[in-house]
Amino acid sequence: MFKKKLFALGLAAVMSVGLFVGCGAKKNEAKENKTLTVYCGLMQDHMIKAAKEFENETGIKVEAVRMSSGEILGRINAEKENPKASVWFGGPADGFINAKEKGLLDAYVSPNAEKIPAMFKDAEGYWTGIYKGYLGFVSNEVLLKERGVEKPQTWEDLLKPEFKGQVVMANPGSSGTAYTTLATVLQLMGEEKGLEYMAKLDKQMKTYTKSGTAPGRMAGQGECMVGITFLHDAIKYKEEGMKDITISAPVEGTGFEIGAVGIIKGAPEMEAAKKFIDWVLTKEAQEIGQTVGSYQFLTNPEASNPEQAKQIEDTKLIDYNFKWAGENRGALVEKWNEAVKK
Ligand code: S7P
Repeated sequence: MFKKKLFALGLAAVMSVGLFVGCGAKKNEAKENKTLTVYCGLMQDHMIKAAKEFENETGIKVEAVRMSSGEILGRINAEKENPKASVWFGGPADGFINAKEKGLLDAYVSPNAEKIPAMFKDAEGYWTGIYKGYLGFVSNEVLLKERGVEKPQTWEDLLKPEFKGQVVMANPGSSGTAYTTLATVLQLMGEEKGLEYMAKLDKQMKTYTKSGTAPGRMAGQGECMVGITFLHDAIKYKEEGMKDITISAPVEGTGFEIGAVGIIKGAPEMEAAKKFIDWVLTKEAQEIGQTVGSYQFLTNPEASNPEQAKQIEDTKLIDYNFKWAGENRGALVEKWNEAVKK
């Protein structure tokens, strides 16, 4: 069985992004008023629709580049002396907390953040939550039947012999989703036992993907039996035609993301960046996702959650420690790398 591990921090350095302009005071001034460069952790279709709506509202053109969380972190760190983008839009808050620790974000308390409950935002305004997503298992019903096994209901179930070579998750170094998985397991089982578990799980893996949205798609296409991913993404894939998808969540509890937005330190388009933050916190902007199949729960209490998310609203969640997960990201990814090397 072909098994490929993507050790992703290195990847971030070689990712190519769109074209950036900007030298000379006049050009910068024009750029500040008219364009906004965004590094985006969301699904591409969500990102494009949000960019278009923001442009319609403000006249500011958004140049958005989709990357996974670890890639964005690597990218903004590499560019810290000369930032090319102004906003980080979407992806689990753990990455933003890590970026705040490293001095890679600027604080901005938007007047619209007042409505967002305290648990969904950084008190100093370094990041603000825009949605909430639950981690879980996405299985392929046909393959489960073929092998005569039930869909996984616990983390331990993934270690069953029937799932050997049939599990896919992303690499926690590149992916915010996979880092949420790692931090969830370590919080549930304790660091030592959790890393032992991840080493055992490694023996079940078919592959590690770069992006956290890929494992659900692979399960839906019958390329593996189980993907570990955010459940709202699986709902989208099923709705888009991957009818063999069946979802479950570990009964002992699962982790979740607070999808966030924040301003990159030294943002070249600061005024536009602030306008964008103000805008994404509004009810109208938060409700855009569900029009393109992004079914996360929303943080603005005035916004309506997608109907499609009802099927997962009773998922048992752990008391996920975002501060611990964010601040220890580098060390835990390294420990995971060591654990799965053996
Ligand atoms: O937009 C869908 C979504 O699941 O994508 C993000 C997810 O973590 C994928 O990024 P990674 O490749 O970094 O894992 C989530 O924030 C979001 O809910």
